[in-house]
Amino acid sequence: MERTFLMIKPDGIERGLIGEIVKRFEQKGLQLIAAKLLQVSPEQAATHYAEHRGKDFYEPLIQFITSGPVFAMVWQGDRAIALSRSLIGKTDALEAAPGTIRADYSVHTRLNLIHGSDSPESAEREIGNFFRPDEIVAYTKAVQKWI
Ligand code: RTP
Ligand code: MG
Repeated sequence: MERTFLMIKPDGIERGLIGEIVKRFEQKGLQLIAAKLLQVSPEQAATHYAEHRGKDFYEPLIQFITSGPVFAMVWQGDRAIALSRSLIGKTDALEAAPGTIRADYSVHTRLNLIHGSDSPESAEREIGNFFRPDEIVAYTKAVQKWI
């Protein structure tokens, strides 16, 4: 069982796509174990995107991710990290496969609607940047044994 951090970015909130995006992960069979709407602080943004510091897109990225509320979530399931990234699609909307979130709803490389962790180490760090341990809900869904 693996955990991943997913975050609908400010463009997804502004465009009213929370429900549409969350639905895809629910229907896939992943399990939501934490969620909240929040405004990302400059400190949280810098921690979240530390690996990109110094790149040419870093400053616009920080501006973007702090420009409005985001919907932060923790999901779990077997291979949740890779499965989530396959539903999200490649960073650039032009390279994202049809049927993925970014291909279906985004035209931009930066304004690409949703973040997903890329490794177990990133997931743990990112979850800790946005959630306290007591905000993560442990529960078992009966349906999970069928998925
Ligand atoms: P994410 O971290 O948001 O899930 O996206 P990712 O793994 O697909 O992409 P990553 O390389 O980690 O980049 C993080 C975010 O930075 C913005 N970006 N802009 N060339 C550009 O203008 C550029 N490249 C990346 C995107 O918002 C990307 O999701
Ligand atoms: Mg990334």
